[in-house]
Amino acid sequence: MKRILVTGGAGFIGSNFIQYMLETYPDLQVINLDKLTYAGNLENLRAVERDSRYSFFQGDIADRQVVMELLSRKKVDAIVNFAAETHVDRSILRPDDFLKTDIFGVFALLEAARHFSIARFVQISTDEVYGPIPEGAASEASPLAPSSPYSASKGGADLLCHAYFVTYNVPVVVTRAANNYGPYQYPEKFIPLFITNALEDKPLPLYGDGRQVREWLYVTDHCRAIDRVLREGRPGEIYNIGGYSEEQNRVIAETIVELCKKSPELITFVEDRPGHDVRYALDSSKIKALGWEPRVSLEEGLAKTVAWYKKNKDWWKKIKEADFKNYYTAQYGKRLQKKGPGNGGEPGNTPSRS
Ligand code: NAD
Ligand code: TDX
Repeated sequence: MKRILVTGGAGFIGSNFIQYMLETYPDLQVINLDKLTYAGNLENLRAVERDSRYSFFQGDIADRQVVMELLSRKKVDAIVNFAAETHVDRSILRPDDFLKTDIFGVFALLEAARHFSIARFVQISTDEVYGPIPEGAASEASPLAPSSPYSASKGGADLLCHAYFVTYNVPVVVTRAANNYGPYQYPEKFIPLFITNALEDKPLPLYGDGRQVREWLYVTDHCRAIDRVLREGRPGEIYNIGGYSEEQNRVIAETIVELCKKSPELITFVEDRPGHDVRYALDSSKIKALGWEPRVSLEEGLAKTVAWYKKNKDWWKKIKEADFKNYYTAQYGKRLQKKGPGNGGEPGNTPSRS
């Protein structure tokens, strides 16, 4: 593989993936196509921006002309699509862009892959497409039951990928990963929001009773898994990528305040997310059979992540002081005034591990 197109490479996972690939493969060329939405940030790519093997194009994956023109100028061996609207809470406030980018954008990329007979298309999907998994773990054959406009859009794209493989023989591989965390994650997501709020002595808004469970995957482990699937995954197949580290949100919140050396009283129960999925869990034996497994434990990963956000305050303060403020008020303003059902108005009601 000589040249790959990475879409959405200025976001959290995409930028980690580009850095990982350029470090790992000295002869690889990477083209990054990104619209630079609120979540896209070229500062994430400072380490590679002067690398002659890397080039950046600003553009929308849902603009078919942009995609076709880029690929007619640049021959690539593979497309890895990270580009998406990704935040569940924003999809609840305003679903429009989720359908446009996460479904129509994938359609535009698949059409281009078909037209130019691209040898490999990796669609980065999510464990959320399975919906809540109260017990056991979802395998790649489990039914899709997405709960939010975000996960429904991602599930729609997965089905479109399947159809393009079956009907047009486009060599698509879909990955469904667990919740990622690590450096460069936009501070709207749970872990970076809680770390940065704790560092600023602001309340940590925990939804509902905080007993929801997520499976956590350190971002570099995810990058290694995508690389494996890009090279060895079978066209038409789906690969779950789990972190083998399930935890309740309240325990993650407590660990974060401990690591930040702050008071657990910052943890504030607020009104729950509508349609909040109670638990995600993946059976990742299929990708393990390709020889991949996660290397970073949740304990180590959280410590590394807190250390990164402590060291890179300029990166996240710039974000939090800009447009993010409007989103924060819309999402949390009333919630933090009211306090949630878990708090019951009782002062000092902080969560415990029981
Ligand atoms: P992110 O929100 O940090 O970044 C998304 C990137 O896509 C941004 O750079 C943004 O500018 C770009 N983008 C958005 N719309 C675009 C468009 N129309 N055209 C071109 N670029 C566009 O997201 P992330 O957390 O890095 O997630 C990357 C991918 O991984 C997404 O597809 C997401 O669904 C998937 N995923 C994320 C997680 C997670 O925990 N973060 C877990 C599983 C799967
Ligand atoms: O303020 C918060 N309070 C809170 O209790 C936020 C932002 C989240 N939460 C809870 C909701 C979830 O149970 O934390 C958990 C994680 O929330 P998010 O970071 O919003 O992630 P999630 O909804 O699980 O989705 C993530 O994982 C799958 C990513 O955002 C998706 O892009 C990915 O596909």
